[in-house]
Amino acid sequence: MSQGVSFIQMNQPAGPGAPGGGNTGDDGTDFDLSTQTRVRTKKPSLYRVLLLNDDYTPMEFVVHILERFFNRSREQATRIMLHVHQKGVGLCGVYTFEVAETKVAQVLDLAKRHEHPLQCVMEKDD
Ligand code: TYC
Repeated sequence: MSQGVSFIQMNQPAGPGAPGGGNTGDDGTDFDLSTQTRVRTKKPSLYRVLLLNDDYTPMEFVVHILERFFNRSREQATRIMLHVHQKGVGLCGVYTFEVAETKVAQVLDLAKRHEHPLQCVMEKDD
């Protein structure tokens, strides 16, 4: 899993003997003419976490999952659960890779422990 790496490029004063040449004052001291430090950041990719419908997982269990792992109110959770029930698939939330991965694992683990066939997947949010 390769996540974006942020670089901070410092404007280093080069020494008197340094290749490329620094700026050297009359008294031999180095000084730095730069006024800005360039900071380059990259926005992380985002991933959709989706719940899939099945015929056996109780509706109340799905609502509980959405409240517990996706910080949904009971009303939001019920709406999302009914959407999944009717359409076959529905969006729980959008997260960075490792957060999405963790939520999928938490859902699958709890479902398995309760012997429900509930499926949860993640996909890149382009
Ligand atoms: N279809 C299930 C039922 O009728 C309810 C359900 C909803 C199951 C959403 C999974 O992701 C799901 N009991």
